[in-house]
Amino acid sequence: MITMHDIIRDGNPTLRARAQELTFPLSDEEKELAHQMMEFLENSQDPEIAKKYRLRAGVGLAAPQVNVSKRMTAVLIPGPDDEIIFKHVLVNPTIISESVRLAGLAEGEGCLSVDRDIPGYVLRHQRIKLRWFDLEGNEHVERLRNYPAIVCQHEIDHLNGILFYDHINKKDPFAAPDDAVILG
Ligand code: NB4
Ligand code: NI
Repeated sequence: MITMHDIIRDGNPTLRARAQELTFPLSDEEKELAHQMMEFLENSQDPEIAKKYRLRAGVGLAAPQVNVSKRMTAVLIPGPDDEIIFKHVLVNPTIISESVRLAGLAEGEGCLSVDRDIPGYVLRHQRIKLRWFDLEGNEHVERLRNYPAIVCQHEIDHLNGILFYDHINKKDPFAAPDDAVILG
């Protein structure tokens, strides 16, 4: 199973590289990695398992974070009472179109690969149209807004060597346009 020991930290050059596209059919090893990444997210969101293995909670995990420079990321967004809002492994994800309006989390962002707290808004597109492939090579297209859109943009950034704090305004970390949506 993947634990925090497998997750590389800021300073490791893999986190700053552009990850490679995957080709289909995926290898058994690539499929296994996908399952392991999703299992990490499930474990990290289970209070008992997370405590036992000292896992930080996560709603996303990108392959470069486990030192695999391939364009694959797992996303697991739970909703209220056992509902699941978004649960997919995204292979070769791309943002087809995006809103001009920006959105950010009121609390800012954290990253499993960044051990310090870095305050400030990470302003991202409030709406995106996302295209990706599943493990079997089937194409998916979905429109996402707010929280799921933010999570997927954080993950796609990892595939492009970008970390959340790159987006924080150095002079005024909590500056935002008047029409930006700040999500409590
Ligand atoms: C990715 C997120 C950082 C901001 C927003 C949030 C958490 C991460 C990083 C956008 C994407 C991981 C991957 C959380 C969390 C809310 C939902 C459900 C029950 C606990 C969980 C806690 F853990 N970020 N951590 N950071 N990353 N919300 N929640 N809750 O997920 O580095 O690249 O379980
Ligand atoms: Ni991250």
